[in-house]
Amino acid sequence: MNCLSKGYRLFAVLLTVLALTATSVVKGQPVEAGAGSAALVPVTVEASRSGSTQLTLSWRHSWRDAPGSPRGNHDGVWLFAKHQDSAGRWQPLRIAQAASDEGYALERPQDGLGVFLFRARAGSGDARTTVSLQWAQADVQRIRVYAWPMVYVPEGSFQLGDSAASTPGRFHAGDDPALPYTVTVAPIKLAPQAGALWADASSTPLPAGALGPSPWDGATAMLPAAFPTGYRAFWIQRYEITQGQYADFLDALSPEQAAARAPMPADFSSSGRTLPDNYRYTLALQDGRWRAAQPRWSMNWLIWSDGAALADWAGLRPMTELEFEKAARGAAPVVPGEYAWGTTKIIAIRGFDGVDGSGSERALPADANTSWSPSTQDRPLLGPYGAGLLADRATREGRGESYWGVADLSGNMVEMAVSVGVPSGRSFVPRHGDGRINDAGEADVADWPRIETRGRPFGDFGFGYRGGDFYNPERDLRISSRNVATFGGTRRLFGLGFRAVRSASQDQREPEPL
Ligand SMILES: [Ca+2]
Ligand SMILES: [Ca+2]
Repeated sequence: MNCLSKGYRLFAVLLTVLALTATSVVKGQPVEAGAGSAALVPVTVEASRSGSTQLTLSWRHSWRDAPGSPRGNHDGVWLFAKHQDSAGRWQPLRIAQAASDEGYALERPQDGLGVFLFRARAGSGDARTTVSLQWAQADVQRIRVYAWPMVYVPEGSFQLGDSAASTPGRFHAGDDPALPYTVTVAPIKLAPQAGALWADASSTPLPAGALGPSPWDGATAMLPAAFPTGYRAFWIQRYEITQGQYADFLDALSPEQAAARAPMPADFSSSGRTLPDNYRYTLALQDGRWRAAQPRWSMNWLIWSDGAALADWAGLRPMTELEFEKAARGAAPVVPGEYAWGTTKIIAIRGFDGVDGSGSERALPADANTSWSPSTQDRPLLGPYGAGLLADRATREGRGESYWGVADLSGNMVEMAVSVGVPSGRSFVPRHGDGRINDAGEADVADWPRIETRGRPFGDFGFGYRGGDFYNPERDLRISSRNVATFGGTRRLFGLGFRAVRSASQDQREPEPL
C-alpha cells in the first residue's frame, strides 16, 4: 500500500465522518406521521433537512378518469403538517413549495396550509409517490404530518331533490314539488315560483315522538353569493372522519382543548352502554396520548362543534347541504328515492367474513352496501364500520359509493352540513380554517354556524344532519332526505360523524417545480 492510497483512504474516512456529523446535525428535526392518518395513508420519511422534508405516501384504490370521460374526476390526498413550538403546543406548519414524482400532481392553496396530491394521468389502482416539501418555517423542532384521503368534485351543474313525494323535506323546483331543481352557475333565488328553489317544509317526528323542527323556514330571498351551492369545484373527504384521524386531532391539542373536543362519560350516559362496547367507539387516552384501538372505523359520538373545530384545525371547512347532494348525485339525473350510489337498492351489513376490525374483513352479506336499520327490531350493526370496507366490490352500488367515488354518504355515520333551511345557515361564508382553534377548543372562523347554547336538544344554529346512520330507517339515508336538515343538535350522539371539504383553488392546478 503506498502513501498516496493511504492518504486517500484517510481522506475518505474523514469525509465519511464529516458527512455523518452533518447528518446528525440536520437530523435534529424529527418528522413523524399521525398514527391514525397513517392507518389510511402510510407515510415513510425519506429525508429531513432543516426546512424541507421528503416523504413517500401510498394509498389504496386511487383513480383518475380519462380525459373526456363523462365523470372526469379523481381522488387525492390532503397532506398537511404541524410543528411543536417551544411551549410544546402543536402549530400549523405551512408549505412553501412542493414537488411530487412523475405521474402525480399537486395543488397548493395560497395559504400553504397543506397540499393536495393526486394522479396527473388517467389510471387506477394503488398509488405511491414521493413528495418533497419545503416548509415556510425552517427553525422548527419536531414535525407531524397528516395525509387524508379526499375526492375532487369538479365544477358543474347538478340536480337537487329526488322528486319522490315520500322523501321528507326534499328540495324541489319552485313551481312544482314533483320536479328537481337544477343548480347552475346562476345565483339561487329561494321562492315558490318558476326558476327558483323551494323545499318541503313538513316536520318529521323525532324518535321520542315529538315533531322536529321544520326543514324549511319559507323565507323568500336570494341565497347570498358567497354560499357554496355545489356548482364550484371542491375537495371532500373520501371517508367519514375516522377514529384514528380524530385521535390524531385530539393528540395535537392542549389538555384543555382536548377536554372540550373528546366525548366524555356524560355524553355517553344516554346510550345505556358502557365501554368497551359503546357503539364501537374505541378512543382512549393512554400514557398521555390519544389512541384509537380501531383507527379505520368512522368516528362517532360527535357534535357540530367537534366537526367545526376539526375542520378549522385541518385547514378545511364544513360542507353545505347543497354540496352534500352534489357529492352524492353528481351530474346524473335524479332517481326517485335514490341513495348515494344512485339506485334504490339498499342491503344492510349484518356481519363480517374474517376478523371484524382486522382490516382484511369482508362485509356480509356479499351485496351489503351500507349500514342502516331495516326496523326498530332489526338493527344489524350497532356502530360504525371502517373506511374502505366496501372498496373492492365490483360496482358503485356494491361499494356504496357516490357518483364521484365518495364513500358512505348514505348510512354508517350521519353527515353534518350547513343548512339552507334557516338564516343562520344561509349566512355561512366558506372561509377555510387556519390550522388553529382557540384555547377553549372551539373553531374560531367567522361566519361558520356555531352552537350558541346547549340548553335544548336542538336549536336554529345553521347546521343539520344528512344521509342517516346505522340506527336510522332507509328513508333517512336517501340523498335528498332533509327531515333533520335544520336540526342543529346540541348533544353528542352515537350516530353522528363528520366529513370536511375545501373549495378547490381556481388557479393552482399544475405541478410546481421545487
Ligand atoms: Ca354517512
Ligand atoms: Ca382557527
